[in-house]
Amino acid sequence: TQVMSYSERITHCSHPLTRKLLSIMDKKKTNLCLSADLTSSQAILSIVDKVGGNVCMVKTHVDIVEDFSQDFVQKLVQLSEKHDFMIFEDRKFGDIGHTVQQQYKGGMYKIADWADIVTTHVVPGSGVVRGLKEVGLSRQRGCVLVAEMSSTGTLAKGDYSKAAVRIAHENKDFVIGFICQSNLTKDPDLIHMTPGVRLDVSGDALGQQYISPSSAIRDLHTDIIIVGRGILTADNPVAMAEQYQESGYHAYQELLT
Ligand code: UP6
Repeated sequence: TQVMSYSERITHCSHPLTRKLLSIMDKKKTNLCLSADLTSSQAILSIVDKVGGNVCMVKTHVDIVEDFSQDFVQKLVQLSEKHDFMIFEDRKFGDIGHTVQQQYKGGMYKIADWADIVTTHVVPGSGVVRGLKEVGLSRQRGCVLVAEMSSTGTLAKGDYSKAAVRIAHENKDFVIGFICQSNLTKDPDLIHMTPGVRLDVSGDALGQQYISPSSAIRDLHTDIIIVGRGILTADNPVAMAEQYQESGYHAYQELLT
């Protein structure tokens, strides 16, 4: 299969968020998403300011932030403008459309106000996506479907993952891609994003399974590598972010030649 350069792929994409993401990846030479899984807003803002230049996206779990405030997300948005990355809240919605709408736009987080992209499970069926879409579409937001997971014994596989691909194709005005562990569709509009990426260890004590950045890009043909603890727990997180950026981008360049 022919792999396209990011700039070439943009010309095959219609979704504005996908085009924006690919143009960031092209300009900054990175397919790295930092998973900023820290519990203090200051710690998140500090690491994001340091490695913002190395990443195309910053992924958050706002519900683990102990001192969450709208001031925190405003500062995160400012950093996303300063360093040119997209904000990706890994909320993993998983309820009926009516409930997820309220979780997406309301509560104390007001995720739809600041997150370019959110994740959702598809276990409720396509209504979850339609519910999110009613909130996000007019704000130029997008969502990513959890089609496969990195964890041991995941139930998201086979027909379930195929159903996720179908739901994506039926909602391409709002769905921009997948969380996945394999290449699920050749549709250039749909971006593959893969967590469970790390260089130094192969897993954790709670079922996480890791592959290397180069293997994720080369063997799984994913578009974006998502790295959390591999960077966050390193002695030098900035140097480590550079290393992940380089291995991910180099593996991608090799696919082009
Ligand atoms: N994540 C996975 N696997 C999935 C989906 N999401 O690990 O299938 C998320 C986790 C975490 C990040 O919620 O935020 O990706 C991985 O972090 P790590 O690199 O520290 O393991």
